[in-house]
Amino acid sequence: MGVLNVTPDSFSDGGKYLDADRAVEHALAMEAAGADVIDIGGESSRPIGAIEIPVEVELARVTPVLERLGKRLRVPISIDTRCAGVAQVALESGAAIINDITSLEHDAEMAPLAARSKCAVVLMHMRGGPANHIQFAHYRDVVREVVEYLDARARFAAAAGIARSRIIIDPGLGFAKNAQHNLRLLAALPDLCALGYPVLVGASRKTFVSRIAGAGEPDLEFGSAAANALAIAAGASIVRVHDVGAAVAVVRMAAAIAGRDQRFRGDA
Ligand code: PMM
Repeated sequence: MGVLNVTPDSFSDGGKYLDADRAVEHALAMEAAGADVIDIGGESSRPIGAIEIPVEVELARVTPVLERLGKRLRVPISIDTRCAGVAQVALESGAAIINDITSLEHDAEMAPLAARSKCAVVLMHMRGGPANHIQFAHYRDVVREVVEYLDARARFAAAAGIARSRIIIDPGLGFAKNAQHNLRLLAALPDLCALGYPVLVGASRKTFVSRIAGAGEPDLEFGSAAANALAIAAGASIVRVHDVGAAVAVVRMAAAIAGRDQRFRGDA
């Protein structure tokens, strides 16, 4: 999943793709580099200092990009939003996935919209909101609490009429989590996979990667690649990334070693 943040202030690429022409160009480049999904977001959720914006501003950012990409991209579009109004516009432009970092909690219209439109949903774990989640990074047992939360949200989504086969879960690395929480969750991914839904992992260029691997460009790239490789090996189905070219090679290799690439299975 290639990330397209149409925001002035996202953590690693804020401001780069606020211009619709550049955003469209970048999405097409990510598709050409091998992305299977493009995730478009108009609201920043950086750990410190994210500014909550009115839905009109979010719409004004993403609508021109969605309108143009809907006709040009061959891979599915995912809309990263917690607002049903934004998701609705995206679905009308052809988006196939709603990526809701609040697990359908923020907007009561989101679950019925997803059920009606038969799109897929990403349910992510977070505490607090996009602007203050880091204050809530306190757990007794982060793995158990995240697994229980996502299990409950997936049940909620299914009860709202969203087919089980369209539900994807995500531990929400960096959202109300410190480096240690993120590492525990990555190490315990099989527990999350055991819930039976595809798991999405977003480690790419997050603060914990820079704290552990270093903040220089190659450190971030290879640190993210290591997290992505191990996530795929542990059973994740989707990695949300900024550097699509590098991630495609990482995912192919990790999936093949984990025995999940049909072409390289067997006794040969
Ligand atoms: N991370 C960010 C934004 N949206 N959505 C999902 N499902 N999972 C994530 O980990 C996630 C997300 C923040 O990262 P960015 O500012 O680099 O896009």
